[in-house]
Amino acid sequence: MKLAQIRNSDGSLTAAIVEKDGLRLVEGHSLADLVRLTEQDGEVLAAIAKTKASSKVVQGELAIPITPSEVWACGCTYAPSAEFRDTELGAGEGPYAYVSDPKHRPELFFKGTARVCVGPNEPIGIRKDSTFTAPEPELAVLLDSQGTVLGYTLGNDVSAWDIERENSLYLPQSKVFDGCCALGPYLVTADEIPDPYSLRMSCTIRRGGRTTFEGNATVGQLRRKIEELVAYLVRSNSVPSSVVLLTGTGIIVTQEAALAAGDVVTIEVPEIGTLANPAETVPGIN
Ligand code: DO4
Ligand code: MG
Repeated sequence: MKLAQIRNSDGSLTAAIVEKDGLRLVEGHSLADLVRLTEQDGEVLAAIAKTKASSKVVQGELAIPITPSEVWACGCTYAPSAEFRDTELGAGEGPYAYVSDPKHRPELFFKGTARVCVGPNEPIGIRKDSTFTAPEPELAVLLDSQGTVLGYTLGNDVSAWDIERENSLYLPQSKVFDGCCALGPYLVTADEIPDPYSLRMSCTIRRGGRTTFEGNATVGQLRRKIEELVAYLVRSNSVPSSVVLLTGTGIIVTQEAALAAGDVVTIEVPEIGTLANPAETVPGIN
């Protein structure tokens, strides 16, 4: 089942089942509410949504499909991400290769909360102190508080690579800022994607009428199993329900395609949908 959310005039979100011709709303419930119900009732997400959804099909603009309680992200889970970062450091087989090696503990970092997340067509951020901000297209998983994978969506781990390049201890500043995480367009329940490793992801960046970058990867290139990444996330770390885990990028954008205000980043996985976001410079408060 494909689930989505629409934003109401008071800012709240309503969950919906996505049908071919529109949306069937689950009035009075956000997707996070439905996730809480799955935990209370021991029912699967699709069954809860089905019982509660209206039979009427309506049209609506898609909002972020889930308001995450927390977003975590994995790093260097695909070889190109580790190789690119170690090369930047001039480190050969350096710290990024180490965490990329499935013999070792994976890299996991806190990406933020709903505060830094945007949905389909909403602007992603470029830090005003960064000259090389890049999208990181990633498969995102939605978890309950037991670490069960409830479904999949697309994530953009927007990152200020020049800040990370200056010193890897700057990672939190390169990763967390306004609009640093896009999610959407849909949440596809786990039963509909029995083999996430078969998913093919593509990413383009467009500036005006011109394409400045095109890349693709398959989730089969992920160097670890998703369950392993989740197991590390929940180890001695009691997560709440509706945590989103970004599983790392297999697509590395070139420096010439560093994001500029007005660029549009599009990430696509046919089974999940197309997530498009314009980029804008975020001023923050200073
Ligand atoms: O250590 C850097 C983070 C890497 C990352 O976010 C990724 O590989 O997706
Ligand atoms: Mg990433």
